[in-house]
Amino acid sequence: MLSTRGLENTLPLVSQQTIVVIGRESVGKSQLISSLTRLAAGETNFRGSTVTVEQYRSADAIYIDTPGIFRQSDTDTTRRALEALQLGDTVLLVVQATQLDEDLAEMLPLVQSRQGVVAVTFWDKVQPGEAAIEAIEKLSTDAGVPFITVDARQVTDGIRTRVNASLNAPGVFRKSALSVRAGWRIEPKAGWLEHRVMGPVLAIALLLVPALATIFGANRLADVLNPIVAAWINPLIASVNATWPSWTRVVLTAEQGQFGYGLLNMGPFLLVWALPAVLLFAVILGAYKASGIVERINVALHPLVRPLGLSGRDVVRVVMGFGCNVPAVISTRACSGCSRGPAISAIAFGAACSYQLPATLAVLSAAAVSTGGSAVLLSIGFLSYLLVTTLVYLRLTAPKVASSPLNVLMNSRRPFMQWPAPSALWREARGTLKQFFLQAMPIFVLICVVASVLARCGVLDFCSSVLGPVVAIFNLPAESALPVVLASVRKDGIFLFAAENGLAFPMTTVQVLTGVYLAGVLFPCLVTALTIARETSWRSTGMLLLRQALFAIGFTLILAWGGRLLL
Ligand SMILES: Nc1nc2c(ncn2[C@@H]2O[C@H](COP(=O)(O)OP(=O)(O)OP(=O)(O)O)[C@@H](O)[C@H]2O)c(=O)[nH]1
Ligand SMILES: [Mg+2]
Repeated sequence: MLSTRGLENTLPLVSQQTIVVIGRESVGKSQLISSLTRLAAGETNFRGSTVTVEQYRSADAIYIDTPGIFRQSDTDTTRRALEALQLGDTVLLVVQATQLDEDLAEMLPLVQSRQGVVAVTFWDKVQPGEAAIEAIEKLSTDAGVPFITVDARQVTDGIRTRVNASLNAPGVFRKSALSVRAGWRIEPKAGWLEHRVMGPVLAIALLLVPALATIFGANRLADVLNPIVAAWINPLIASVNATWPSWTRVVLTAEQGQFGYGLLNMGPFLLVWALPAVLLFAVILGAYKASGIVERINVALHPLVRPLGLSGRDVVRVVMGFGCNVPAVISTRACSGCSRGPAISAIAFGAACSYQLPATLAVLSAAAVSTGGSAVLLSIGFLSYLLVTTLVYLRLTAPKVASSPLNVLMNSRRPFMQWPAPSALWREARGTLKQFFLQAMPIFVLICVVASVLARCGVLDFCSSVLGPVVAIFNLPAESALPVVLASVRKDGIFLFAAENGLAFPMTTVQVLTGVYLAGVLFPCLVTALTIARETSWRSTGMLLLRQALFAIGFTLILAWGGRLLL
């Protein structure tokens, strides 16, 4: 994060000072820091997007970006922001021009008697004119600190100089409540999502788009990529088997019965299925977050998710879980205390991450090939069952206080819609690629190597024979024990249900659905479980895992035996 780029032409700060940037949610704190320092900061258009206190160093200042403060609620992020307030010499209070009086009334008591400056963002939404400028001057005089009006997305050198000059000579916030007011309030226009009946329907449809587009896109891409990757990898496998030392075969091309566990057998699955799906989902969700659609979806869905113990603003976090559960769980810091538990449960149980989903789809299309069914129908059947069981799970497990109709839980106001900047999409894609190659790939390689070595030593046969009777209660063949166990470490363990040209072992359609469902929901992956423990406590994580496993077993039994009767 260290950088000294870009500030040469502007008035520098006199000495390196620490500036703590605070304000309510989504007022443009991260965006402003990014524009002032010319460093990429994580700014997206949904409330509570910054969940950690982060430092940005420029040549002459350290900016401390804080999560948005939500004073009516007990969010963990608000606590972190209030603690960070003590860190800086100078406070840069960010308030949104469109709701100026409200922001000042809410924030001034927190900064009283500190030295600082006020940045009024979203100035582009205010009718320019002398009256507006005069109102700002009056507020500045009354508050005792400089006010600077900006469009935080377009900070010119002139504005940068003004901000630095003000930070060099800050005032002191002398009042906790001002005696003058700006007197205006500008609301974002209502759209289709705000329609009383159509709104929630559209919101649900929009929520399904990323998942469906990912399924469709990943299926199509896999059709194109599969032959290319196979043409490249099959001769390599043949050459390894024919000429390479035997120990390399254990790791690279090991086979168990019909099925290759080796790295070269399994690797293409990851590239053909997981990578495109992960990327596609990240870019779509990135566009949703940056445009503000996701926040409007949250507002529209608020009444519908209330009986599940969630507030509308938690929905985006569950949806983020379809990318990767880990950042989604961390982002629940911005949930209120009583809905955080249900939000984490929903992510751990129902948010099929971008590794689980493609792995599941790959297995379902392998099943479709083997049984002559339709991969799309199977995928829709799987997703529907996952959705329904997640809703039942939440409804039955949400604490009474969270789902009580008397507890309205906080919800946000609708944001201004914006065109997503290409840089925001690129940031999502880059972050996802980095995560894929640096975190997911090494663990996937490890899973393959461990599985190959275990297969070689006969441990897999042994496990299958021990766990075989256990999975038999779900009407599953003994071989399915391994993918289920490995999926509890990483969700792409589900890939082990599939082989190069179909299923790894014979299964009926219902058995395939049962297998991928059980492997998907029995436990969250290991990294998610550890993250939940770090964010909450070991004890409550233990309880959550146990509860999830029990519900998963119940739902799987219904699917296994009910499905057998129906299909
Ligand atoms: N039109 C306009 N949009 C802005 C302005 N400042 C920020 N935005 C947009 O508002 C959205 C929220 O900005 P962020 O910088 O993430 O806000 P934040 O205060 O850091 O939000 P949290 O971290 O969630 O509290 C982004 O989509 C920004 O591009 C502004 O001055 N004008
Ligand atoms: Mg932020």
